[in-house]
Amino acid sequence: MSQPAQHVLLIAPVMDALLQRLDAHYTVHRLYQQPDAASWLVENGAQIGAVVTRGDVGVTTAVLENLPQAGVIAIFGVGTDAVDLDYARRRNIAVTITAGALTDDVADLAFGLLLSSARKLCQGDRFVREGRWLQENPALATQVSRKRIGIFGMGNIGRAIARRAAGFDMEIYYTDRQADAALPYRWCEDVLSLAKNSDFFIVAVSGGKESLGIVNRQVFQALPNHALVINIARGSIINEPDLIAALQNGDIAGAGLDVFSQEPKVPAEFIAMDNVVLQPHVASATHETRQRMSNIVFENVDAYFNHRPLPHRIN
Ligand code: 8YV
Repeated sequence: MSQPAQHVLLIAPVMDALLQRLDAHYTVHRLYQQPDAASWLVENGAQIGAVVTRGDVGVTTAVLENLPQAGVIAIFGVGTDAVDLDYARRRNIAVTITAGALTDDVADLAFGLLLSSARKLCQGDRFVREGRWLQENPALATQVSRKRIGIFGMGNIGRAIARRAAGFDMEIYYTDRQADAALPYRWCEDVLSLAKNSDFFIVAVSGGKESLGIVNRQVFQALPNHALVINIARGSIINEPDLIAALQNGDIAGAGLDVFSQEPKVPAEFIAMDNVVLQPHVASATHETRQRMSNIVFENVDAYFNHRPLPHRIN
């Protein structure tokens, strides 16, 4: 039998390669497969040493309260908004993320959404498939090059989006807690002034209490009517009813969304709109990046059980 501290609790499914690797080394308990998770935790929680979860799922404090020996939460992702970091700190539970592994992919998808919204790629695809090209001319789209891009959140992902925007000769504006004098972009002191300067408004800030619903009606009204809103961060950052109203009223021209407030549920209003491009939270979902993320999660769990410093610890 393995030692009590060699048990891993998996909160939600992760990719098979990681599951197999964890299974090969530890006793892995899949909480999401337990018919009565609460009773299972009461009976078995004491043996758990490591928690593995996804960025979008996190782990509740109620679950952690049943894991007296847990020493690490290894997140498959970079978002920590679904983990109470203060609670983890008080309990001396380390938190690790897959920082760096997914930056380029998320920035790529932000640009993919920007280009597909502006250049109407999904509409063009349908137009060809439905044979409409034989009868009519395709609609005109919106130019991307040399336009103004407003990036809300200048962390690693925001910076990677800005570098891509520079390749399109865009005027780059951003806001964050503070200006970074080293950045060759235009700083805006708040989200509203950023919105006023954005043809394309990109949400790249972290989720969590501080950013909850911050992109709201006021922001949509500050944006020009031709603006497109792209969100590759968290659904919680945008007030979704306000976004739906802004799209319906013509306050903005369209949106490209990879994330939603109640995933995997997507409001019917978005599904009915032709000027919204929808993705199922896949910004980091490439073979290469997901493999890197798996390796990082495994390295941290392995370091924890073998009493080595955790290589990707943030808390
Ligand atoms: C992942 C994410 O899609 O990094 C994050 O916080 O939300 C994404 O990279 C997710 O963690 C895996 O499902």
